[in-house]
Amino acid sequence: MESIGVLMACPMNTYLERELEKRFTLFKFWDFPDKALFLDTHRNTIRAVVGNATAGADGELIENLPNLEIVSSFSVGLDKIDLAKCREKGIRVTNTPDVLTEDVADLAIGLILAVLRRLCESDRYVRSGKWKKGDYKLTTKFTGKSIGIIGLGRIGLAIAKRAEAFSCPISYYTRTKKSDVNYTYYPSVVELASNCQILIVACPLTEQTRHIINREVIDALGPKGVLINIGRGPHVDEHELVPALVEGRLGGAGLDVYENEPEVPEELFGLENVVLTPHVGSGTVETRTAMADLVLGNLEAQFLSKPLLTPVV
Ligand code: 8YV
Repeated sequence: MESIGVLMACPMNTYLERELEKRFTLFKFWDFPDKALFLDTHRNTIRAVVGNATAGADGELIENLPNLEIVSSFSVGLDKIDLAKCREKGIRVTNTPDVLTEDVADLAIGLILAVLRRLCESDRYVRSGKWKKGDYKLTTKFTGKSIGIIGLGRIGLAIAKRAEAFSCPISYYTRTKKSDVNYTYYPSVVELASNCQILIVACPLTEQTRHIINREVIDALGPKGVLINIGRGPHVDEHELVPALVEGRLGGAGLDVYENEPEVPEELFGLENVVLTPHVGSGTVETRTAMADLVLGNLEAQFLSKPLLTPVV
């Protein structure tokens, strides 16, 4: 398999890079500033693209790789891949489901606790010596708060399971009502937001879910409501979110993802009711290694003509 060209779209994981280098001829796209020249030279060699949540395979790249057989994403999200084009051209697509579910759900709960109990602010309070001058202010209880989840797939369900352990009533929005869960269903995101205290975005990013958190939803969640986003940045209209938080029309937010990563609206930096993490939902050594192993397993399966481990297309 050493002669098979694999194109890595952007830096993502050193273990994966090393293992790809051992097995294939690896091209790191970021090493080639002149993309057109790179493609002119190597387009026929490349049979696989490895992408992630930052860069994948758009229509233009796919058109430029005539021998592309598979796009194997180091992510569960597929929004950086032109799936329609892959289907049309018979290019296989794989992702990394299941292995990251628990970590992302854990982070969602962590963000809720961090926002409600002001964990980051309290940490700064202790470190700056302020405790010596007086006790920290009171915060807000998590246990028992009503939770609304947008998207009840693997990650949404894992969040719901955790929130149940905190005695939280759970409701959700999905395009179609689920017959196999007992949580309360709302047929619109606005209704969900009107009926919960903590709203969590856990659905895939598609044209239909882009800006699913808009002004109307933010107003429905209101000054006591908290938004948690562990999905994708473009789920949230940041031009609406930022002023709502600054003006106190929304109670708080825990955000792991942003519209223009790694850019984060600076207006949020001074807000103590907001907790910001740098897209680290799946970011543990254990999970990223499992994700890398899935990418490698899918590529090997493809080139040994075996069934793919986690096929999407
Ligand atoms: C990663 C993700 O952050 O799985 C996803 O959809 O967003 C993440 O797990 C990313 O792909 C790691 O490079």
